[in-house]
Amino acid sequence: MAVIQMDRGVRRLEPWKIAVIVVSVIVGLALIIGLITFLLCHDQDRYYDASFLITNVDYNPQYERQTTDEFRNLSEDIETMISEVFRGSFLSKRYLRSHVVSLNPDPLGVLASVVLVFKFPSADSEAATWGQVNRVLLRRLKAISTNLNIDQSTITLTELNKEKGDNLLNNCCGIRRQTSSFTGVERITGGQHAREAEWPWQASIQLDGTHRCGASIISNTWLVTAAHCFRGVRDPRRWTASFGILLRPPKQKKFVRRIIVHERYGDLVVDHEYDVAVVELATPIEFTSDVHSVCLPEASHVFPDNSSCFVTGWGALENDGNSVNQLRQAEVRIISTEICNRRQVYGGAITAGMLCAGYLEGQVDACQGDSGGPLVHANSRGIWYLVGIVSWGDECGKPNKPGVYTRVTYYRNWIHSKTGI
Ligand code: 4AZ
Repeated sequence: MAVIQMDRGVRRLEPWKIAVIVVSVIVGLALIIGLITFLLCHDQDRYYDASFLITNVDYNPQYERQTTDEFRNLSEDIETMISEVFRGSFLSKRYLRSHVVSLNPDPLGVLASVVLVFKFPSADSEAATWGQVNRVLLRRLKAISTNLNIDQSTITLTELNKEKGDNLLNNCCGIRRQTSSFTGVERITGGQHAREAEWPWQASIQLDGTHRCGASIISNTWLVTAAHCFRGVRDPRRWTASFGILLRPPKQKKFVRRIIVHERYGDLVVDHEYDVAVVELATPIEFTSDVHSVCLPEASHVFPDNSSCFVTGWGALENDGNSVNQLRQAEVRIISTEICNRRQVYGGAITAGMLCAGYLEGQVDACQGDSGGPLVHANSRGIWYLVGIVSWGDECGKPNKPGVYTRVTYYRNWIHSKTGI
């Protein structure tokens, strides 16, 4: 009897069943451990709005616009001060960046509103991390030496949800999500693949659904591009604009309401003067981290010769080549008009409304299909400005024949007169 029972018992615990049980237990444990580690170690961006009164600065109406020198200078001082507050604290590894979003008038000075971005483990409670940030802000703003007088009693810190934080930042021009630098060596006319959100202001202007030119987003309804893109076809009903780094599929697509080409751009003249146009969209773009505007420089701003800039586009990889589906980027340097007008370069063809960028040795350049697209430069706050609009050149990447761009500062007032921006 006992022997028979034992036999039955052995049959119930066949080896494959034991194996299944053991494997299930191991997989279950691994999943639980993985989930716990993920929750404990996974970092999450957290956003705060810090506002405070600066009492030793008088309000200036120029603070209304983010692109004025006055706004830039005061914002830079504030952001440097905030960085010092957190970089010198136990939150230094958690602090990512700060960005002044508005400077408002107050009878006692200037009321600043700053978005702060931190990286905290998702397991940390929101109340606890808010407390840490608030304590460091209050304590260290008092302790550090800065040329700004902050009224301590006015400091308020509000946690923003991701959507609100992203929204505030995406509505500021020229900001892009932090990305580590690309180390690939793949070449266009000397450039590289762009990644999502790296050049969120880049648009593609399409004729009957086919990419024709690049453009830059300057507000949720206006793009700026080159006049020559519309040579022959100015009917807005045939044009659309797409956004996102891929032409197919795009992140967003919009119909065009109106195309305003510079009135002095002559369709029959091939001298490249006045190569600027603005495009009004039929419906506003929904701003996201991947799609939003670039800053326009003030008319008086001077970008020094040799400044490092980036040109981006879906244009050809070589002269007379085809457009590509994924956006590409290339680093180029501003070349002085004096050098660019030398006999062996463009021999005097570069006028005050143009600027050259690239390398006299060639290789790295914009090309056909990049026209209308942005040439941008990041200032010391890491904010991107539109320096030029891809306009013309003698083929692509040839020695002594750098890319020629429409000089945005020269047409800044014209852009304002047409768009109000
Ligand atoms: C074009 O034909 C074009 N190398 C654009 C840029 C350059 C040359 C040609 C600059 O659209």
